[in-house]
Amino acid sequence: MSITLPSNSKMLTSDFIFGVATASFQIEGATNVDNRLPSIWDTFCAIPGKVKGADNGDQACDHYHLWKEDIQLIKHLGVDAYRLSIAWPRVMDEKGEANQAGLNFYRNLLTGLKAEGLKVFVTLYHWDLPQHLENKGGWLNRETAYQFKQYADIVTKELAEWVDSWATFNEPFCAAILGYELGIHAPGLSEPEYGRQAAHHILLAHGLALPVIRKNAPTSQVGIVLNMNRSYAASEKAEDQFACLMRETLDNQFFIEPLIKGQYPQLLKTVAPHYLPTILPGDMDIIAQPMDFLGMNFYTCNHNAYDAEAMFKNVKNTEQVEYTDIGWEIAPHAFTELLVNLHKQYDLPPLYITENGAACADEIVDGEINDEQRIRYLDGHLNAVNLAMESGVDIRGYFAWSLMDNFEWAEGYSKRFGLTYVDYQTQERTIKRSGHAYRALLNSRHA
Ligand code: IFM
Repeated sequence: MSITLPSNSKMLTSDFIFGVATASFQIEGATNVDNRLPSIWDTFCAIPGKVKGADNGDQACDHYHLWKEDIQLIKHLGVDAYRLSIAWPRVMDEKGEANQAGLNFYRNLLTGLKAEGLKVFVTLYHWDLPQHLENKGGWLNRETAYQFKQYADIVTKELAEWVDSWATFNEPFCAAILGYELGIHAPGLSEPEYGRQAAHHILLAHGLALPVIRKNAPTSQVGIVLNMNRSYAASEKAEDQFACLMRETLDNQFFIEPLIKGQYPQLLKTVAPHYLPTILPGDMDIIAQPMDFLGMNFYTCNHNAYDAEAMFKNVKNTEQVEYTDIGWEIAPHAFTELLVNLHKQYDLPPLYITENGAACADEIVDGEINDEQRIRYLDGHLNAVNLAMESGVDIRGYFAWSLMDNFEWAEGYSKRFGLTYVDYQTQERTIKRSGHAYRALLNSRHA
């Protein structure tokens, strides 16, 4: 079983970048070394019942110590680029000063990646907010956006020379809505108004940091990473169509529209004004500055029926479809549709697919992991990207999520997204069949 693209695909040309992605808290472990401060995820993991199996990030993949081996693993997969995130609590102390011990880890990692000829895509915020900032209100406190600007300044001043691409945030939807509105991610708050206000401060932080990053890293590209699912209505009924529109507006448009058009969706003003955050004069101009790229993370689609209280509720697809081990529908056609629709709706900067992948119930048998479903998933979604490009969407790269199995947030270590299997007892890494298939596709480019 292999991953194949049409031989004339633009994705097979040297301009298109293939990579693998990870995030700091999900892989690093070593939460208590080199003056790292506690993060909201350390706190959240310690609350009984919040994370499956009471798992936490203390060990994770021990990447903090195994980074040299992991660079070799990345190299072995034949990718052009590696996407990682920096842990804010490792590199900035409570007074807002640089923590050189934490920065040294990233300096070593980044120079190691560059020495292997890899392009480096860095995300500044992949959800590990320092706990001391959460104690002052976290993303509900406007001041956190200014703290982020300071953090971005420290990191980009110190590390710019090894970084090709900077993303301010990964998935503001998850950080704000899962964390402050639905309470299923750290810090675990759940008020409808909180989520949107947190989102506004995150977008503001993005806009405040952009000029700082540009100044410190003039030769790198700068952007942000959003996650989007394609929304469908459960039926043709007007009320289900409305439910779908609201889902799409609140999950997707709420995040992209301010970035590209400098406004929140106008529909909310009339239909759900309580979902509009408090905005100070000038905020929208700060948020809507031009970006060099937009990162897009895609995994699945959703189906929506009308709900009198919440406006929409999730329902299952009535057709026979396949799901991954995390219960997400496999829908590559939805990926193409989403990308083409965005291209029609917005004047987009170049896109990178910064995450895409599948959680599968992987098992090692005789030293091998035959993750056939993941291979089919990757094949379908890479071809979906190719179709979007054929329809005129400007996509410059694709990153598989993830380099290796890791801490899957509220699911703990129970869900495996890696191209590489991690034995959490021994920290042994074994490339899965999907990793070999990905590598074969990438190597076919040079054959
Ligand atoms: O593991 C996460 C990642 O941190 C952010 N995007 C989605 C992935 C799978 O849930």
